[in-house]
Amino acid sequence: MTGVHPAWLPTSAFRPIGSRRVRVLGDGPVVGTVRAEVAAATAGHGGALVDDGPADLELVVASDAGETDPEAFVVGRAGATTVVRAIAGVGLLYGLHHVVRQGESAFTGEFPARRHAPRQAVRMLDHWDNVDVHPVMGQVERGYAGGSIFYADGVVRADLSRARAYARLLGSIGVNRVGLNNVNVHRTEATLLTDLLPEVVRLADVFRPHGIRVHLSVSFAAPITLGGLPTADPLDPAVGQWWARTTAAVYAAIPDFGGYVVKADSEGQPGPFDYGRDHADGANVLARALAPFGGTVFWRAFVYDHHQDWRDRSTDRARAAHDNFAPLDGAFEPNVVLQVKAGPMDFQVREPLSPVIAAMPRTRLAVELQVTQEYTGQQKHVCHLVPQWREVLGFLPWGEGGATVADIAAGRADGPAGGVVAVSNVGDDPFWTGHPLAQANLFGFGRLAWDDRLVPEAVLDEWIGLTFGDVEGVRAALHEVMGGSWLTYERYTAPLGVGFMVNPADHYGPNVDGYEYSRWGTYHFADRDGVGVDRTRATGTGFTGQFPAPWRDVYESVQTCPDELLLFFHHVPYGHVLRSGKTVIQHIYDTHFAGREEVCRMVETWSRLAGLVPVEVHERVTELLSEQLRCATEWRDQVNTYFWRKSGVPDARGRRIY
Ligand code: GCV
Repeated sequence: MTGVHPAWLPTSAFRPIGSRRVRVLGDGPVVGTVRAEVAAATAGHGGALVDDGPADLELVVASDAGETDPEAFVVGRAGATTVVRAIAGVGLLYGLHHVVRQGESAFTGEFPARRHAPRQAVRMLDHWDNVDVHPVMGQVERGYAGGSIFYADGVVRADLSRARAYARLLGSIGVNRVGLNNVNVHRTEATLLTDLLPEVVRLADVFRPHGIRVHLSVSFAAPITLGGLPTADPLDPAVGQWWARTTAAVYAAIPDFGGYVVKADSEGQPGPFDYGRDHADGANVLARALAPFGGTVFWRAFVYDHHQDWRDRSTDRARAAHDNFAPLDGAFEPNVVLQVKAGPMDFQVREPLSPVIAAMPRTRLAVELQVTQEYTGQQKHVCHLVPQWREVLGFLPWGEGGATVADIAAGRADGPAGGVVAVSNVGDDPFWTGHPLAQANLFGFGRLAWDDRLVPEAVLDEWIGLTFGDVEGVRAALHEVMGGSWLTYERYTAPLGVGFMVNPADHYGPNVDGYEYSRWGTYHFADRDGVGVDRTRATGTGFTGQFPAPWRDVYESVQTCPDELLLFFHHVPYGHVLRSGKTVIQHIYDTHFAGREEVCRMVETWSRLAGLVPVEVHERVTELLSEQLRCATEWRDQVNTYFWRKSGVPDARGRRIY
């Protein structure tokens, strides 16, 4: 491969448009993008961008009294013309990519006009990119795909062609906001808000033609570190004035700036607790500065004590976000969005929903997901996460008949809207994502954020078709390798929702006791008799009580707690019989043998694709699959051996345990 991989937008994906006569009507930068896409697709492929005469495809921006959403579009086909209409350029761009995904079927027969609109108003990707290379975290914190596509040599890159190609990819899947820098704001990064602002203007210019607004992560201590004030106390009038002045300067430079992202009082970042204030005080001072310009502050709820004593059984990290934030419901300004990680811990392969999401009906809530595979194989393992996110977004916090998590985020559950946010997984790697198949996670995030009701297999199928075309055998093989890979990853790693068991330094590879005696508050409490964390109200930390009914009771009882979360909520004997009918210890052995076997099958299936997918993709994935198999073997043997030694219970099937 020479140059950068086109991801899901290779020339072949535009073939159905390429041979057609296309008319684009409308003005503005995003319509300009639509026109440029069509011109590129048709050049040399027999089609043309036409001003008049008959057209096979019409893409039209036109006022429509009944439509208020600039991101919506209507597509239909009558006679021999497919027509896409929207009231703004951004809707037209989304309509164009809808047609690209439909392929030939968008030009076949007739079909009535149908409206498409995003279920979430905010569909955002956060970048944990540092401007400088951080001595421990590198340039992209928890990044597994090389350096930042935005920054090099301590400034925004002179050549922004990668950022431009990325903006195009994001626009095609409907992402409409991007956080440009790490939520852990270091010295140089803090100055994006002030000294480096002209550089941020260049990035905003790159994203704007794709319908994307940019955000900056800011440090709560900025009034001190950048403004020279003696305090960052949110209730100090001088602090409020500093934020107002600084924010006004940002909007003078970038009128469509999206707003701020803030990690405060979390893992060493400064915050309102430093001044005895709460997080509503903290968020609101920034919100007031942003309000006159229509900006939003995304305030993260990832606040917990990371200096715990493992001897202290009363503190439970899972409880922290709810303890800190639920009492503040209704206290935030209307332009504050509380950004809540989907699970109460930290992007594990399996967690229950964060109970904060169901606890704050008067607060705008965004659900935060992690596309970058920090705990899910670090883009060395195939781990297709779309099914996990589909489960999160479709979860029913109040049980059958109630609202889903996606409804809460979208403001359809009688509360205000917040949206869906995720941590991006790209870097300057030629494949964008390190693992070429991890591109599907980025694609899938955009698609689910647009419509959480999409079926994960169908989303994967779209991605395969766009990326690889219709080569005999490829589609089925990729479904085989990727479709169940999240559950495969779960099988060979930490069992039954207990989480972690990774190396504390890099969060990769097995280390069963890696966090067992740590200050981070992530434990499994395995002893000779049993394993798991008692988070019940009856005898444990009381975390189950943070959920509404029915889940508070479902999780409370070992009889009703879903197997896959049993060890998240309960400490049970190894002989405890799961709802599946297996004992916990036998489940651990069986899943670890099975998970590793599934990776062997992935390797075999992938090997059959030699010659059917581009050679560089085949080689890269082959290499990574051998690392995945090595690592899965290590996980299997370390986890099984650990629990065999602890419990003394042999594998009922007599397999080799060390
Ligand atoms: C950006 C986890 C990660 C950190 C990350 C943090 C967060 O703890 O390991 O690298 O920091 O989450 O989401 O803020």
